[in-house]
Amino acid sequence: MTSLETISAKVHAAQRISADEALFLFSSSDLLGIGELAALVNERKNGSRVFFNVNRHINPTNVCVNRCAFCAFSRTAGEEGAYTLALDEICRRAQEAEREGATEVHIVGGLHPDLAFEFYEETLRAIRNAAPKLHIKAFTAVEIEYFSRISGLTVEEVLKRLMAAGLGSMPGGGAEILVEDVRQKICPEKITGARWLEIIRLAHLTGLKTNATMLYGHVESAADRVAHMEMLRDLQDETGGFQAFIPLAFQTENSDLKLEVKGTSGLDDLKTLAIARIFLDNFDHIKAYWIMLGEKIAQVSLAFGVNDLDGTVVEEKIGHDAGARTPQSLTKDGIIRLIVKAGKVPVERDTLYHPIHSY
Ligand code: V47
Ligand code: SF4
Repeated sequence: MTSLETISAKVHAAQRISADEALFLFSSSDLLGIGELAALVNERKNGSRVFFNVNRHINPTNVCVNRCAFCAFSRTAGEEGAYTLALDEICRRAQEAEREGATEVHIVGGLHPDLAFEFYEETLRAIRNAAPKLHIKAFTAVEIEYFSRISGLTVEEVLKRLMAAGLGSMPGGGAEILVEDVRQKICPEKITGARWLEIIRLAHLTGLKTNATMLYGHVESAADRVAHMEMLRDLQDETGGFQAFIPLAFQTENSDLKLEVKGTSGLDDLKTLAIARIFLDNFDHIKAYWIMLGEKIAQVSLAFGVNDLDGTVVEEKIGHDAGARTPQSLTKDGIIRLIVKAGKVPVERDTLYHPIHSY
């Protein structure tokens, strides 16, 4: 039987902790002890710097053939509230973002039954022309797999064509919980966890950096969370292509899972972020996505191993359609204030974590 002391000794000696030890941490109620270890790991990697970026999210369509049980964002084609943005509107939003100082657009959407693969290539090209300074972070592994299916191209061909059209990196969505029996409950239509990992492996090998997310606070167990993180740690050992790990706190309103699950508590949020920081020793960055966590927990998490607060976002649909009560957007000054008040040094970064400006 392990103990916090044993784990602490390992962390102090910069040794990797095991899955069993991570599971033990989930069962411990010593939040401050865990937080202290996470803060130590983060301090070694990032000092007192906390990253953020100035970005804008664009979701071209909410029409999706998958209709995952947890997702309050998606609609079936023709259903009330279903939308698909015109290319002009996507470009207008990207141009506006660039004008207002953004360095990144983050583009993800539903799996549309009628749009051809060429539409997505055209979207990237159009954004690149309209807002050439923006880095385009777009499409989850789930979308990439879908593009391969609708186009008849291999995943590698899809990735190369998207890169040629302007794709700069990929976000970490669609991972949910990679353990198969959890996926069967919350997103049975979605690609398997093994396939998600395979697409991400191919993306890394093709030269794209990606993030990795974990949707938590629904039907999964602590052991599922640890198994999820272990799969990511193993892949990171192999490719080194992950930039940040982003736990996404489940928003319960308006989703088909609403009645079955309660969502997360502040304590669970902080513990999960801290354990991720300790366990994922080969990830440089742990991101607190303030949209799902709330600004206050995101701020407090900076003392629990987190070193990235994501970005300004501007318009957020996925969490807000599911009842998130956070604002749709934070100003750059607002993010800087959160970080300074936490006693850290705010560093604006680009998508690939090159520092742009320290405050
Ligand atoms: O994959 C869907 C999640 C993800 C809900 O890589 C929900 O920088 C909570 O991946 N409650 C998309 N989460 C968002 C995402 C993301 C966000 C910010 C930064 C990055 C990055 C990636 O949102 C989906 C799904 O896991 N999601 N519904 C919900 N009700
Ligand atoms: Fe579609 Fe993604 Fe929502 Fe699942 S989570 S229904 S794949 S938009």
